[in-house]
Amino acid sequence: MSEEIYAKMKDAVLEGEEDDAKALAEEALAQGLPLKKVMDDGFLAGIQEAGRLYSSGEYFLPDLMCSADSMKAALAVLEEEIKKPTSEIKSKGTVLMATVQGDVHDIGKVIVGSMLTAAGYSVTDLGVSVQNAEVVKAVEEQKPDFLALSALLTTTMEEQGRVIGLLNDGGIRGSVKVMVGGAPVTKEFGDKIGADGYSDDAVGAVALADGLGAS
Ligand code: B12
Repeated sequence: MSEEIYAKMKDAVLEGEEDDAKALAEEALAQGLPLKKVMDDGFLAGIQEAGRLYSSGEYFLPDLMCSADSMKAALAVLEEEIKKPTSEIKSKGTVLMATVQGDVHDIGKVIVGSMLTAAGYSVTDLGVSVQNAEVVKAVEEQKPDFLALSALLTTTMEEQGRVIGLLNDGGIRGSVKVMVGGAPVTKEFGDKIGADGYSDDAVGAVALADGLGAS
């Protein structure tokens, strides 16, 4: 039975069945299933497969969005348990996320946030089109380990550099590792604006945070 439930979790995310994903997450808590297995063999396996199908052109954006929503529904149920200090999934650090000012794209950022949460980070998402000053204020107040900035437009990617500039001006740049991403962003661009790291996808974002956290 229990092996079967992990396959169901994977399928619920893959098929974008939000209600099923939520119900299965509730069942996992009720049965006291190991969280790591619930994530690795269940929901996370589903979103990873959805991302793979999207990359290979077998899934279209609406499919990916449904999978992301289902993953989020499951995570919303599991989040409190994941955050518990007794959880097998220890928090690896705090991440503040935002889509930069003037940009409303958030699908990729949500997937990155879900992956980071699933990998054991405590993620706070400030939302979309977040004013640069507001991002800096949140860094000052919340003192996160990581700041993850997303930008999908060539016209808004420069805001990532402006946020880093404001962090410098405020004397708090050294307190936070800044990760940047989004379709038009490249490693070269990240280096140019003084980011600590860049990744072109959500799995890479986790590896990036793990690497930066260890350094
Ligand atoms: C969906 C979409 C929209 C939706 C957004 C809905 C939402 N809630 O996000 C809507 C319809 C609102 C929209 C609006 C617009 N859009 Co639009 N949109 C797209 C579209 C089709 C898909 C983007 C997406 O979600 N991709 C899927 C996700 C999973 O990929 P991703 O975002 O790249 O994220 C991955 C990585 O980049 C990375 N990542 C992302 N963020 C981060 C952050 C960090 C820290 C890290 C490490 C990694 C990381 O990991 C993610 C997961 O793998 C793209 C075209 C495309 N194929 O990309 C156009 C696109 C981005 N849009 C575009 C444009 C022009 C617009 C509009 C200006 C259109 C208009 N004239 O109004 C408006 C902009 C509004 C605004 N002010 O922001 C252009 C941008 C062109 C450019 N180079 O600047 C694109 C490329 C379409 C095109 N070919 O012209 N859009």
